[in-house]
Order: sequence, then structure tokens, then C-alpha cells
Amino acid sequence: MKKIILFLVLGVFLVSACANQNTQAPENLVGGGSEVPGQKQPIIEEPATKDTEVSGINVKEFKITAKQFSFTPSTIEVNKGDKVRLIVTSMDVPHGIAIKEYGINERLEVGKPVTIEFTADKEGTFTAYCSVFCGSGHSGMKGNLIVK
Ligand SMILES: [Cu+2]
Repeated sequence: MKKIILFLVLGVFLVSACANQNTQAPENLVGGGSEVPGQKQPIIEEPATKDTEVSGINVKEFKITAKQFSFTPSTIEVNKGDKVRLIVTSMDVPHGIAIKEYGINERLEVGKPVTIEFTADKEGTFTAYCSVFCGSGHSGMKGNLIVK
């Protein structure tokens, strides 16, 4: 009698094991199928943010103030190929800002920002100097543009 009961118990286990396998297999397929589209969504979003980084033009903007007898900051550094935007404002008397090698020469009226844009296509250290006589220290009123 015990053997018959054992066989019955084993039989029930085997049947239920088979039933579990049959029901689990399709579940796994469905589960795997539904996960794939869910995982693809962030993958699609990532290149979109990279595209905006790549297409964004590298513009380096500097706000510079001019006053007797200096520019602040006095040195700006950019990489060759950068588009550079200088927004220069005189704080006291009329000044000028000139970078001969880049063909820049602008007059700076007091309190009126002047925007200068250029592409830093020449490597080197260039002198930015005041081009409007502004007093005793005028000839020493200089700054540096460094293009690496
Ligand atoms: Cu000057």
C-alpha cells in the first residue's frame, strides 16, 4: 500500500511539475517580449541628448569691463576654432578695445556694452589694447587673448 501511495504522490508531483513548466514557458516569453520595448525607450532618448551636444556651436562668451587703466579679466583663453563673443563695457571714461591680428577695433562708450564676435582661427597670444586715449595710463592698458 505504501508503494502505491508513493507512486501516486510521485505521479502528482510529476504532473504538477509538467504543468508548471508548460505554464511558465509562455509566461517567460511574454515577460521577455514586454521588457524589450521598455528597455528600448531610454536607448532612443540617449542619442537625442548627444545630438544636441554635437550640433551646439561652441561659443565662448566673456563679459569684460574696461576702466582706467585695465581690462577685467585681462587675459582670456580659448581653443582654436572656438567662436568667441566678447561683451565689453567701459565703466568710467570712453575706451577702446583692439586686437590687431583679428581686425578688431571698437570704441567703448561709458555704460554701453559692445558685443564683438569672431572665430579664433589663429593660434597664439595676442594683445588686446585700448585704442581710445583715456589718460596717463592709456598706453599700458592692455590684455591678452590666448588661442591654443
Ligand atoms: Cu585708453
